[in-house]
Amino acid sequence: MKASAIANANIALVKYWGKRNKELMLPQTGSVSMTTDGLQSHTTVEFDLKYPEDILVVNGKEYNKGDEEYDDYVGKFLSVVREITGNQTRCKIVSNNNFPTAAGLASSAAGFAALATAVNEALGMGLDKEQLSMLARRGSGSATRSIHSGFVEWHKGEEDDGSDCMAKQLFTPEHWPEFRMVIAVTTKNDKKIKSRAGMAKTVENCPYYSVWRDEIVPRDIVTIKKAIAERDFRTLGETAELNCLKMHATAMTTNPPIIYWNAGTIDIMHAVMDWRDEGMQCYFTIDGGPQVKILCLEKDALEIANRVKQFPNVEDIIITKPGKGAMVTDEHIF
Ligand code: 2P0
Repeated sequence: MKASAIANANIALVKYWGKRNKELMLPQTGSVSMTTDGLQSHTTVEFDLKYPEDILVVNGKEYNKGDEEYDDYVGKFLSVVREITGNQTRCKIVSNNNFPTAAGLASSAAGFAALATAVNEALGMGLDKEQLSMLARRGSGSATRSIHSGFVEWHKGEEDDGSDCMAKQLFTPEHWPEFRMVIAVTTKNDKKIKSRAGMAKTVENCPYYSVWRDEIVPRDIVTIKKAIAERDFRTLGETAELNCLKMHATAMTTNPPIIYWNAGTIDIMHAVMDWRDEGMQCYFTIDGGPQVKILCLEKDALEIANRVKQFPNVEDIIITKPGKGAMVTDEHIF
């Protein structure tokens, strides 16, 4: 009852920001993302009677019952698995990320997509990709999308029990191999407000939330799916950048306000707009943290990375492209 899996983080082009059911992790809206290449979570899980309690080790740090990271995330997820399978055996989970955890680089997406894939294998649950995306969802909403490769849509679903709330692949990575994201890491520190808490507060009291939910996101999903289908970079970039700003506008106008940006974030946003005015094809998107993801094409990626390198408040730069979905691997961490 031991298995390992690898999953990549995904970056949303139309954002998920708010749940309609916290326990079942059902979103208020659909969303569209790109699964990255090389922003990886590698996870090994072993269910065995030798473990009296679950043990979780993430990037070398151990978490147990009573720790927020265990109780609110992996502990809840394992309760769901135990409810589905009836198997109460405790387990050890070891997970390593090769990118900054909890700083707006979707570490929970890669982590839970890998964990769900490993658990499915270890316990012989026999779930297909779409069922697996629903299981990953119970760990973290954005993990729903990291199960699939390339460009992905998470359907919000209509059912109260979440049975139609899953991610489906829109296009494989080969559909648009020239697509790139240049990620400017402006801090490797943990963010103060986790996305989960930030989005809950936003749904609770942002005065503009219903416009985001009922008008902006449904319209942007239609536009961006067409833009990806036609490889229309300009429409994709314009839609993704504005969608990101509208998401952050809802967070910023929540009480108390939620501002994920730092000075470096804003410097790079201005630079991307300036470079665009000069004719460079580039747009930005930002998640629940201060990192800026610059959308571009292969021909401009290195030049953009070199320009971003000049900023004193950029700590790291990662270039990524459409990548693979979650998969089982023979390589066990322990
Ligand atoms: C997204 N984010 O679509 C959006 C954009 C952050 C900003 O999904 O509570 O860690 O585990 O479902 O998935 C981050 O939220 O939150 C996220 P939970 P999650 O990528």
